[in-house]
Amino acid sequence: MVQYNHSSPANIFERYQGNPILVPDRWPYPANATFNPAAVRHKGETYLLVRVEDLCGFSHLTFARSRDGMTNWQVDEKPAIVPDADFDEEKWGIEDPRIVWLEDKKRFALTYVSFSKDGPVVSLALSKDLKKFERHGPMLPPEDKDASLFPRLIDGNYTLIHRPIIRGEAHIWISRSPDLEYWGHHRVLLPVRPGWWDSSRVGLGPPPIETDEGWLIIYHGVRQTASGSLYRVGLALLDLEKPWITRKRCDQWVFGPRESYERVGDVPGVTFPTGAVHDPETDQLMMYYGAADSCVCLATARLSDIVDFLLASNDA
Ligand code: BMA
Repeated sequence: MVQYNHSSPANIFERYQGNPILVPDRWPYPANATFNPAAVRHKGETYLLVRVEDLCGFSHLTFARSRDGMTNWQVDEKPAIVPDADFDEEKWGIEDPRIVWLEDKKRFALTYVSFSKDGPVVSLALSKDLKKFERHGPMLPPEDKDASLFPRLIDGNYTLIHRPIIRGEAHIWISRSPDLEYWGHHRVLLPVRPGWWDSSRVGLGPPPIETDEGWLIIYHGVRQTASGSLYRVGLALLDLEKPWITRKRCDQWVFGPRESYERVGDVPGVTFPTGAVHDPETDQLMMYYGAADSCVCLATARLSDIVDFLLASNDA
């Protein structure tokens, strides 16, 4: 049974007034949709690695950059990564990237969905400079999506959050690996909640964010309705040194489709966060999300407000 408490999630995230920040009509080359970007700070700029759907219906990834992460976006003339014919699993495109800086490897780790004929899989690529990417191929078998590595080793292992679909069930899982190659210790981390707003599917949003209180997880939850799927955003807090333990999980969603750019598009009713940048000086968290599978939008929050809200929530 839902336990109601007095803190309201409604105002934690504030939409950026200039939304949408990136749209296909202003792309340097023909594109149907520009959405679901990875986000990372690099060399004084926010880099968004944007999923671009071309006019054949296949996706590739292209960078857009901005100093303040809000305005004056410079979109590269050419994609950063396109599906590679030598990689069978990329036959039907590459989608929904997440990026973390892996301190121990001194590399950015890009996890993305590559669409093979056997279903979507999560693939890994590493990069020193966000210019050249070295592909490492699929991490786990299909069907799998919505994956990110944690930015640091935990207990000597790499840790991955991902969303396989098993027996038709779409829960968020966590797995560990000593070498980024062999994966084990697979566990369900955040299951769907039958009857709730996140009853039919859940999936990781941006990479886990380290805070003093634990790893912040921003995730999407899906409910099927008479007119299609509704993609909203929820929060959870994982134990810092044992992230397979969920300490807190909000009952309510904290963000969801409301504005016209979230309700009108190729897939109406979708808010799908995939990137986040935190400024430790101002405590501002910038959450980048795909809206209606059509454009890129931004919402901001104070990280400490999010953590306080979670701490006041029920235990998971
Ligand atoms: C998911 C992914 C996302 C997409 C979302 C809503 O399964 O494929 O890329 O944004 O559905 O259509």
